[in-house]
Amino acid sequence: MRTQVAIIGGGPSGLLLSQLLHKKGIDSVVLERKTRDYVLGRIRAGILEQGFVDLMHEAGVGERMDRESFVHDGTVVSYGDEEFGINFKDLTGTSVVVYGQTEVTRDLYDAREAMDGKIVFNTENVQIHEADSDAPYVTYTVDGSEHRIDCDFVAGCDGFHGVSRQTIPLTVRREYEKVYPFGWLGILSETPPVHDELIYAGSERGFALCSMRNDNLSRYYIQCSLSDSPEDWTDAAFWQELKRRIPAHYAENLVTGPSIEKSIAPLRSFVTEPMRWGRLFLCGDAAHIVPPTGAKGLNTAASDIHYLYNGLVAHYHDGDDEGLDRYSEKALARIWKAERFSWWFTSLMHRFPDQSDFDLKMQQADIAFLRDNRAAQTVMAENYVGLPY
Ligand code: RFL
Ligand code: PHB
Repeated sequence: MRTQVAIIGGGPSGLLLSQLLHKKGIDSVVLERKTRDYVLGRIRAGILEQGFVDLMHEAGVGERMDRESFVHDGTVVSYGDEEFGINFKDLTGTSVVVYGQTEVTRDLYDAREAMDGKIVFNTENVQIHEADSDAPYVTYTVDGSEHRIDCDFVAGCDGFHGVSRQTIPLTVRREYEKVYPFGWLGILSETPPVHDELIYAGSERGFALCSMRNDNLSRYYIQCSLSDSPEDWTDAAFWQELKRRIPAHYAENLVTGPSIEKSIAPLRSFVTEPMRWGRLFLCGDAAHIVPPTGAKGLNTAASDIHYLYNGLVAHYHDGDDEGLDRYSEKALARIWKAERFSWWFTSLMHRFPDQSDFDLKMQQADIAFLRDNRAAQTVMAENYVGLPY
């Protein structure tokens, strides 16, 4: 088989790239290790920046999102029983949108299928060959039979555990990592959200986040120990702990119910450089990870796709390679700022096991500064709604 762009990974990054390229007449094949249902079963991000929303429209898949998403003009930040609002709209003129990654991915799969897009599921042993030559190719097996795709470019959209990043030799690749000493225990429940905005809650007992998907679907998280497993936490224990970490008047109004999903995610900051090697381009979680506190994971994936897509269009339509040549530099410049914001917001809101009394006072002073200072709120809001592409 031959295609112009071989895309490894059928998560949001790979699907969005494939759909955008299709709209510009550029052919691609997506190779996905799992099934469509498996990918759609993963409950992940919930907040989209305006840049992501714009890309979905450009890809021609914004219709259901426009109908079913919720615009959020601000968020609540609390510490113990104290709380304040950050009004993104007032501070930056921009808002964010609540629309789950599951829905984004579903819309993209539906669009690719409606246009006969080539997605191969259940691929095993994907290998990228000769990425540093003019004739790269990808091999893989499905149901025991071997296949080969010759292509012009390879997009590595296969997440943190994929093969694409590992294809770049260690003599070229440099990785930066910070692992946090806690995780997030998340549940999804068919209950009305406790508030119409998200609540990022710091407390003596650790961090909690009240989020949502729609009027009757709530997503809540609590900071947990890395040694915990979801089975250690009954629903009742989760609700009780959540209530102890959010301001009392929210806790009193919290509607609880059975969880329909419960999982633990470890928190990590990670960046690999460069994001391009020859004709291989890394995008999204394949190249970088942020802790979820700033809601930047999916949104940084989208900015990578924006740069790569525009670079590929300029290459095929105008014979101009500047965008591709500068892909790594442009993507990384934005990524590092999102890494900084996610690290800062994570450090601000969580309890750390080795935190001294002084460290705690610094954290509380930082939160008080954010509460009282409009410039600090503007910095937070500009980062949260997303820095320009
Ligand atoms: P994905 O979504 O991981 O998709 C990669 C796809 O590649 C496939 N794959 C392979 N396919 C073929 N061959 C191989 N060798 C392959 N290896 C892997 C995988 O099956 C998968 O389908 O990466 P992508 O597309 O870059 O998208 C990035 C986002 O998924 C990610 O940034 C966010 O979901 C991060 N994230 C969150 N972000 C937020 O903004 N808010 C959140 O609440 C949030 N929660 C999360 C998260 C990430 C999590 N992970 C990675 C464990 C919760 C979790 C649990
Ligand atoms: C979510 O709704 O899953 C969510 C929202 C905001 C975050 C992280 C996760 O910062």
